[in-house]
Amino acid sequence: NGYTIAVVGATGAVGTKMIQMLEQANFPINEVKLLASKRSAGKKALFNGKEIEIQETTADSFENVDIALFSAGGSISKQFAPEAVERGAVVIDNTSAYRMDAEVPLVVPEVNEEAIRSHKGIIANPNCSTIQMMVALEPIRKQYGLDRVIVSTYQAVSGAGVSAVKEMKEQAQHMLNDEPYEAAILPSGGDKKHFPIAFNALPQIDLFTEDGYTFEELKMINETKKIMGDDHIKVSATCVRIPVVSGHSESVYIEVKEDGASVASIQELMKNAPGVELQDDPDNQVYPTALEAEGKKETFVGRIRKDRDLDKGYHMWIVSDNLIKGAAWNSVQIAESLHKLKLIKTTN
Ligand code: A2P
Ligand code: 11C
Repeated sequence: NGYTIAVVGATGAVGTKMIQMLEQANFPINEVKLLASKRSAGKKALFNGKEIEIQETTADSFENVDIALFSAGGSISKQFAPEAVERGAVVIDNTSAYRMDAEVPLVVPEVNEEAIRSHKGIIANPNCSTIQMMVALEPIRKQYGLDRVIVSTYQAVSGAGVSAVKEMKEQAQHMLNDEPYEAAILPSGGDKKHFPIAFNALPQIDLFTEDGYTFEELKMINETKKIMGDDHIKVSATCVRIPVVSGHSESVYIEVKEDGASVASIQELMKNAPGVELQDDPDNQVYPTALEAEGKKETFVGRIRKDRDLDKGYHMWIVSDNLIKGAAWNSVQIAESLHKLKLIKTTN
């Protein structure tokens, strides 16, 4: 006896990782339903070595589902999450559709697990670049307070989905062969112009908003305040796409509020922080990299330095797999929290 779990977007970059992470979840699973678009209906995927047929997502797909993990884009969440909730499921939504809704908890279990108690059917999974920054900064905020955060990201292409990764690989191959190449997706599928990502760096993730920030940058700013429960933290972000398949890297500058912080004390906090692994030994060239973080659940922190001018300023380098902790694993952790706090009733 266990839960019936639906994965919406089961063929996507995040959905395929959700299936793998569910294999490692610490709650009992009775059945996994794999849902995607009509295009994928009839294809098969493996869960714990067993073939499961992928089905088209319809409202009725959610009958008898206890937990529905969504990662098929915001419009699919808007269309089907309420249908799933109406049928008794708890939705864990990995899109931006509901994140800033005051009724919807936005959760990183290492930071604000208790927030899930107030859910009304939907729990939002934050943006990948926000999650890893929260895991690393929350222990510092708790100890010393956080006055401001300035982050510049170096984000992987898988954040833009399976087709963007394919585009990057094809471009790279063509460029190496001195052949013509095209850009049709990045920097943002929804924008007018497209630029190559292979051998490049694009300072645009998602569309631009009115004041010159992109939506990705606003997500980092607004979600940080909501997750940490403090509107007064000053946050600014510059989000950049680089030609890495998986693993977002972030150069983060913080100013703490209280006296007493030091590089050593922040390193100590990182050593003891849940979900964090400290990799910080410049003498031996030890620091986090995207390639090494790929496939892992932890958030890796290194290059911790004191600002040379500001007493309360610190710099660090934060890396995590955007598809794992940034998406699939955080969603499955939220499901684990729901189970642990006895917040799901099974329909079986
Ligand atoms: P499909 O493969 O059938 O198109 P990614 O983030 O890697 O681009 O993946 C997007 C995911 O969202 C895929 O699993 C995709 O399924 C799914 N998806 C796209 N459109 C729909 C839809 N109309 N209904 C359900 N799932 C969809
Ligand atoms: C990226 N962070 O790397 C984005 C992907 O709001 O869930 C996730 C977008 C989101 O492109």
